[in-house]
Formats: sequence, structure tokens, C-alpha cells
Amino acid sequence: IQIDHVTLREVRMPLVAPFTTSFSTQTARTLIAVEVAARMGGREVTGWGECGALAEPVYSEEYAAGAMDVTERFLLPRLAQVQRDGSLTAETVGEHLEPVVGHRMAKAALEAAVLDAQLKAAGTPFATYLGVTRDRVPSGVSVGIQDSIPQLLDVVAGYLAEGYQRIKLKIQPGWDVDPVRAVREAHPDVPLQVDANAAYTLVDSAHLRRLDAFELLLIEQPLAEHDLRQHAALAQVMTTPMCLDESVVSAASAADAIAMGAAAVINIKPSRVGGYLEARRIHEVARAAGVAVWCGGMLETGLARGANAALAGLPGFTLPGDISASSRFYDRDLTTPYVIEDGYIRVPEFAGLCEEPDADALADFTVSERRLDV
Ligand code: OSB
Ligand code: MG
Repeated sequence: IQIDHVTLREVRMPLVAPFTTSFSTQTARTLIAVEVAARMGGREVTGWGECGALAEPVYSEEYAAGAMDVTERFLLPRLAQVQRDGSLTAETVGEHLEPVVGHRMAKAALEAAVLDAQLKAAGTPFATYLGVTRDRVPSGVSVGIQDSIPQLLDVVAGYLAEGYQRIKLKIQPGWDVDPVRAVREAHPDVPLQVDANAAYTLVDSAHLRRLDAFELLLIEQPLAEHDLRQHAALAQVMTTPMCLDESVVSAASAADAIAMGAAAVINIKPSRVGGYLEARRIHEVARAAGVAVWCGGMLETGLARGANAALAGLPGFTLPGDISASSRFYDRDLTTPYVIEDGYIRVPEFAGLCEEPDADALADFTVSERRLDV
């Protein structure tokens, strides 16, 4: 594939309701959209990628403006150099960007845009490229921290009425045992799990063990990103399966976490791990080790939600992911909205990773844009 130019856009999507986690309250999703104008076999084709980085570096070290900067300053020039020397393919983007340390979400967005262009040029759906045969994936929902337990019960009941098959509650110190107990008592049989986004320390072990009473599917990332050994220690004293999100940034860190007993389950977010291809490698590592995986999210728009659904069609994705309908976060999406049907999200059949965004929606939500020649 030959890239002609790249347009980086800062896009600000209002959320249907504030989304509160242990690290922040978001009322809008600020994201970087990557548009790659390319040619393949004489054909002009456009590819799109969405960067998972949030506006602030509070979930991980990356943030949207930083992703924009590193893409322009360091990532694109490397791909431009490769093009001059020979050929570029989506499968080699990761290797070419490897010398740049970290910045996985920025790399993931660029790789996704190149892969989208490449698959669109070939007329191949992403699921076909992955070898996925499932045509739909079960839909779960991530429920933010609420102002009160009655409000939480209302919100959860609403999602269950929409058909979501699994509820994930965000927790933090002061919002954990009581809200989880309330939801479990209201819905004794609902698949339920919690996500702390690194809000606790090992000193909280005795308190966290109280969550073992609620038959949770898993507890996600209770401790800090770099605390692999401490997650292993906590896993030893809890019966609730330990799941890692922030700590798993690559297939290598997944292998380490599994070997240490720090992860019985892994949340795979394509953006966090540097892209869909590394996400697939983590899936292979986990599957070989007998560790279940599920697909997490970063409030994706239609530019990435369908690709997540396709990835989650791989056989090791045995737990429902945070792949909800577009309406979970957005009244108006950038593409045809993803909908929940009987508790499932359909795996897309169009060529590439996403639909071309709606020009009006994109224009309405774009804050700034930069066109870069490659
Ligand atoms: O920890 O999984 C997380 C959103 C932003 C940052 C981190 C996380 C989340 C979610 C929502 O839980 C996932 C989604 O539905 O996109
Ligand atoms: Mg998480």
C-alpha cells in the first residue's frame, strides 16, 4: 500500500450521560481520528482509525493531544521512510513503529487506518481477514459510578431491559461492596463483574475479599498498572478471578502476567496493546494458556466498534465484552450506529474495519484537523 497523505482530526463526541470511573468523569469523548488516503494496485482508497487515548493521561500515560503530536512528529515519518525504501503493508506497520517506545494507542490508530485501507482495497471484511466465523458477539455494558445506589439500580435495570447480557460495575474505595451487593440482590442471576481501574493497593486485600461473596465473574485491574506481582498476591487470597486491563500492554506482558498467576482472565483492548494485530497475538497466548479473554473498550465510535466486534468473534473470546450499542455512549455516532439485537452486536460484513464516517457528523464533531503529506 502507498500512503499519499494523512488527516488527523481532533473529534469531540458528547456523551449521552456523564461516565464516571475511579480516574475521572467524562461528559464527552475527545478522540483523534486518523484518515489515511492511499493507493493500492492503482486504486485510490481511504482508511480510518480511531485512537483510544482519552483527553487526559488518567487511564494510561497517553492522551489525545500527545497521540496527535507523536503521530505527526515520529510515527508518520517512519512510515514515509519505509514507503520510500520499499513497500508498506498493514502487517508491517507495528514492526516499523517498534523503535518508538510506548505510544501504543497512537500506533494502534495508525495501524488500523492502514489495515482498513488495505482491506477496503481488497474488498475483505475484517472478520474474514481474521478468520472469524461467528456472525454476532454477546454484548456487555460498563456502568459508571453513580450518585446513589437507587440511581445505580435504575441504570442497571435499564441496561438489562435493553438486553445487555453482562453488567460491569465501576468501583472505587467508598463505592464497592454496598453497590455490588445491591445489584446482586436485585439481580441474583445476572453475570456481574467489577472494574476498579487501579484504584486500590494490596493493603486493601481484606476489604476486596468481601467482594468474593457476590459470585462475580471477575475483578478487573484492582491495583496499579505496574503491580503484576501484587495482583498475583491478591489473586492468591481472593476467590473472584483476577482480570487485568491496564497491566497488559503486549503479548509479552500477557505471558508474564499469566506465568506469575496475576491474570486468570484478560481484557483485550486493541488500542491499549498497540493495535488489532497485537490484540490477536494476546488472544493466542491466552488461549494456549487456558486464560479466558474478552474485548474491552475505550468508548469507541463507529470507527472502531465494529472492528472490536469482529475481533471478539475469535474463539478465545469466551466472555461477553464491553461491546455495547452506539447508544450506550452516543445519541449520534460517526457511522451507522451499532445496535443491540437480542443481547448481541452483529459482526460487520462490509469490507475493512469500519464504514466511511458520515461527512456531516464528522464535520459537526471535528474540533480541529491537520493534513499531512507522507
Ligand atoms: O477500564 O475498561 C475500562 C472506558 C474508558 C477507559 C477505561 C475503561 C472504560 C470502560 C468502558 O470501562 C468500556 C466501553 O464500553 O467502551
Ligand atoms: Mg478496565
